[in-house]
Amino acid sequence: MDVHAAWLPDQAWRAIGSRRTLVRGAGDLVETVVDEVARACAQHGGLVCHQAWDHPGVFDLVLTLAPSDDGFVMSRADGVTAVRAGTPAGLLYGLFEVVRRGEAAFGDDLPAEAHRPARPRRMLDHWDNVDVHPVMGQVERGYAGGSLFWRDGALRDDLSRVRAYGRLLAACGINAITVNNVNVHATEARLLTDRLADVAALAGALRPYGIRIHLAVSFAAPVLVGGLPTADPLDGDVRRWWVRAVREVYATIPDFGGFVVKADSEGQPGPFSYGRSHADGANMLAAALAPHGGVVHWRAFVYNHRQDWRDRSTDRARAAFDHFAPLDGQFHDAVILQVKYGPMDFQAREPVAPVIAAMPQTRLAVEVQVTQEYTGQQRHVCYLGPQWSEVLRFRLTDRTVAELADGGLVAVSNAGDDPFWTGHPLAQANLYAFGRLAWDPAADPAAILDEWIDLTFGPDDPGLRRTLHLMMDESWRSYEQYTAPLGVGFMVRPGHHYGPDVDGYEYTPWGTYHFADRDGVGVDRTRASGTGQTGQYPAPWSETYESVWQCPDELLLFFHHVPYGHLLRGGSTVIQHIYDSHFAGAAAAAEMRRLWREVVPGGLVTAALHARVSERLDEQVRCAAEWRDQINAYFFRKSGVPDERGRPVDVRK
Ligand code: GCW
Repeated sequence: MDVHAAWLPDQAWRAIGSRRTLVRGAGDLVETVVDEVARACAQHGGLVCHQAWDHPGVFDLVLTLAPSDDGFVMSRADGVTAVRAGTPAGLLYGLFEVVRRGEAAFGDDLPAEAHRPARPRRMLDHWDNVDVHPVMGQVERGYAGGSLFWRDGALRDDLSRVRAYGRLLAACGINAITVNNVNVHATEARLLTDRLADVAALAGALRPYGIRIHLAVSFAAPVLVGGLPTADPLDGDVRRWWVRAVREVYATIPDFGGFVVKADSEGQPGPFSYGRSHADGANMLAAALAPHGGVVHWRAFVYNHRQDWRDRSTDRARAAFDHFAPLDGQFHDAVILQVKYGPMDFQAREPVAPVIAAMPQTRLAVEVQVTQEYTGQQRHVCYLGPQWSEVLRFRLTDRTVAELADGGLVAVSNAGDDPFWTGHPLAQANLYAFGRLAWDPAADPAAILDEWIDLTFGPDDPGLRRTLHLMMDESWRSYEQYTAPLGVGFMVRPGHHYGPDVDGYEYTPWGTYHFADRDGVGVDRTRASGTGQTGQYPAPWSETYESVWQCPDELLLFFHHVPYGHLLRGGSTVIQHIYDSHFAGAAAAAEMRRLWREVVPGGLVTAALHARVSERLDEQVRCAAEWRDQINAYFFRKSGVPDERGRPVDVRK
């Protein structure tokens, strides 16, 4: 299969590959560095020496493994670019930094510049099933073909693509990966035991790029695969079973990273079945993993998915805080609590999850969704760098979310066996941006997009760069504009979650409601008259969100139920904003397509890539118009308020 090179086309290696490089140091990842440079030199005519200590003068690039700390230091003087790294992985990241800079790495002198990842673990979760699931398929919420790892119940025979994937991930700084779905079904539960060899094979394919394997495990594994009568975390046999299972894993995969667990969530087993707490559950696994250096990512996505829609006192947005905040201080050091960035579920717009501020004594990772379940399913252009950046920079307390997330950033991958990796070729930018933000949460998403454009399409086409920025910089906001308004969320088709269905979830047990009636819309989460979720935030946010006048417009309907005539801070009424934003969002999608039509295929914009993007844009334009018309018609019919600009907001008679 002809697989797209993504952000590592041969051309991106020209600056290095046409020069003379010296690599100093030893170790597996140093071999990878040497191999990478050799491969570039084979393409572009340069040369690479490994540990030629006595000829430093004749090199343009010197990559040195020297004792220091993590990360790397890059500098340029006397015509030589130097990268000094503390670890072999640091050397690899330094090499990729030189790739990113291209010719610029060999231009002016550069005073020593230190690069250090914000957090040691930068992790991707794959929701890949080994067996094809009857409802969710090979990859749950996957929009890029099949799994890179599994096919029809087995490990893929040829892992060369897994290796290529690892290379792409290393090039944007990712160093940990979970290879199976957090919803652990029967076959997948066995990856921990009799199918461990499959996991070891994947670890082998990814190891040369410094990526450690993690496994999603079933909390009920002692029962499901161990034959024990219980999975009670305080039961001695159960604890010993886990210790033994973990010992076996490390005997097979010495650099194994650890477990990811979705417990007591959407039907997955967990400690609640045994009357135990999530600290009991997580700590049992941590105790088994810690002696080997492993960790357990324990997900905080615990809520009642069988609630009665008539019950107004239950609020899904409260759940993570209510379950976990009281447990702060009780978790083992090897537990990382993995929290979705918002209190609901990866919507295009949510406030940040208040539990992130409520657990100062717990290591906490923030989870985002690169796979575009709720943001256009890789049929829509939706560059999410700006969303994640906004979340990471948000000052929830006197610290930002990135500072509070001392366990780092985790994302659900959007990659599959599609020739373009991500279905929509432009969705590659999301995967790349996730890695870069996990490395440096302060990075500017527009600058990350520039890096991605330079690498993927080459740095020499200012017209293309401009077009891609025009299409992508605001694409998340455009998506927000033509979908559910003002932070209320959902309004998607139940089940597959694509396209509009305003009342699709309104009378279901999932806890995702908008409460629109003839007078108004939104969820009252205030302390004064609603579910009190605003009270989970620290000051000043608890006050800001409580006040209908201070609440930011984009979150108004997340926190408040207001009349359609309510005046937004931006000056228009809620109903008029709904109309305006939906017309604007759908128009923005049409404008993206117009811009792309002006791009002439050629160079790295191959005809196949151009056609794929065009086809997806047709669908985006269609779908955005569908959203616009359903949302506008729905709220016109509820409210009876016409558009003040006289545009058609309901089907013409
Ligand atoms: O958003 C929901 C998805 C589920 C997913 C769940 C989770 C893996 O619809 O498909 O299950 O989140 O995060 O666990």
